[in-house]
Amino acid sequence: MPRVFSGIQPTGSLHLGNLLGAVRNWVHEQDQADSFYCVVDLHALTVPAAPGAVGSQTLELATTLLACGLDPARCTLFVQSHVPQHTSLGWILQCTTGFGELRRMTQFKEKSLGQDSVSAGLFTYPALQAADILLYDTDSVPVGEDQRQHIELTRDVAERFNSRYGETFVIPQAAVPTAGARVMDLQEPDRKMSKSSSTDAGIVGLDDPPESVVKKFKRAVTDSLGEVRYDPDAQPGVSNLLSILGAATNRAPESVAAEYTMYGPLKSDAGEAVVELLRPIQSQLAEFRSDPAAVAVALRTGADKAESVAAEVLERAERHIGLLPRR
Ligand code: AQP
Repeated sequence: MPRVFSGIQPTGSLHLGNLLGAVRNWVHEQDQADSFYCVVDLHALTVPAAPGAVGSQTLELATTLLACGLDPARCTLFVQSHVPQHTSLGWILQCTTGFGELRRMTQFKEKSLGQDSVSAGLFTYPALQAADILLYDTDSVPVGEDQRQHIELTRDVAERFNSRYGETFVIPQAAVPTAGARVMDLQEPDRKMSKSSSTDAGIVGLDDPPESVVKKFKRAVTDSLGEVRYDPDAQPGVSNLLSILGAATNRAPESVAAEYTMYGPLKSDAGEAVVELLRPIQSQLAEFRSDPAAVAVALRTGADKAESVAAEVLERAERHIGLLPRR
């Protein structure tokens, strides 16, 4: 069976972009691959947060992932900081990653723009992300389009390490979905929908009530061209609605476009389709939230299983570098 790994940061509530770009594929992959999914809480420390927030957000994110359909009996779901091998390999890979490589990362440029103070961790986190992936001998990494550059970096770092120290890491591939790979903000359709967006109106949260989802789609920013075409450059707002409706109903955005001439019906149908997509998730969410102890047990079991794989790969990397063994 191929090995799959992917991660998600507990930096806020999950949104439609996370679901369509990543989590929906994770659920699908559980039955196709030996799948490892990680709540990457250490990555969340790269940006400022209130003391204590990360723990509760980690539990809430894991609860939401279970509600989306991740099943601990069919995949390994765990928390990054519960498996100490991530930081050990992360340091080793920081030492095999170039400063110039990290400086080229678009996400660092976007997240550091206009900030008074930027942590060193925000700069180096793609090396920790490479460790997350490489620790599991991963073949495939299901991610949204925005993560493609980081997966390319992971591949480069792994190839460099292998050629310097001998065959150590499996070289992973990014698996980016054909539909929903880049869901844009409903109010600012030239920016991706993001947990840390400044306004709530452009983000569809997975636990938004149906009336709020419908309202957000009705108010979605479009344009004044008055035609429905799938052309993300010329019509980013309309194209985003077509992509979302297409991804929610398993159709190509171009063929969805052929069914509409006016923006109003497109907005209502996109809103309704998303309400239907979220309905089963929201009912599961209520159940999982009522039993946090069961979520904690699932995470503990996941961490034990993840650590047994990660320990072997870290030991292989340390041996190939030539670090002195403890015993
Ligand atoms: N708008 C999006 N469209 C499609 N996929 C997306 N992903 C994120 N936003 C979109 C995918 O979701 C997975 C988890 O992402 P993450 O939370 O670890 O980090 P991120 O990409 O930085 O997501 P956010 O929402 O923008 O979070 P913040 O605001 O904290 O940075 C990834 O596979 C990502 O591709």
